[in-house]
Amino acid sequence: MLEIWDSDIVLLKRSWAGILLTALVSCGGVDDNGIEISAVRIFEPLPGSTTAVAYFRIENFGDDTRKLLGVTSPQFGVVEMHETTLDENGVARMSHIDEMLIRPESALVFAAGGRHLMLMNPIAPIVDGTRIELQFEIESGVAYSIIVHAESRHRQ
Ligand SMILES: [Cu+2]
Repeated sequence: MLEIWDSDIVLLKRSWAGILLTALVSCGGVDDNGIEISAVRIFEPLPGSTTAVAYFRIENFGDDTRKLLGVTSPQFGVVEMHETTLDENGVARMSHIDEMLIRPESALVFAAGGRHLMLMNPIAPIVDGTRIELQFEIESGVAYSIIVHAESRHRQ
């Protein structure tokens, strides 16, 4: 376990090229569990790739710590939570995030250059406008389903 920012994350060794993107849009609202998911954006795969990338913000307005177990999508065979960090040589590396705690009155931000979702093995090609459902799984059996449309990389 490493203590990073406001959350505990489990890092499993994994390397990948880093991807830098920007994103911020609002949607959603606070539910009975005090969870709000917002700023969800998905970007289409780069040329020659089938892997899309997504960003979001999840905030806990409640009094209890919540745990984000992961994200799934019916449009993808595999969805992983990753974090991009720079190694000692300044090279971007991606690490797999197993799960994350969301403390009361705090937020986890998945955004350009840091945490992100990797959406892999799509069941059909992902292009600008493709409708995608993301299911955020919170411990205690709560799941949040959010529909977004893939965006062109040109709008990053
Ligand atoms: Cu990644």
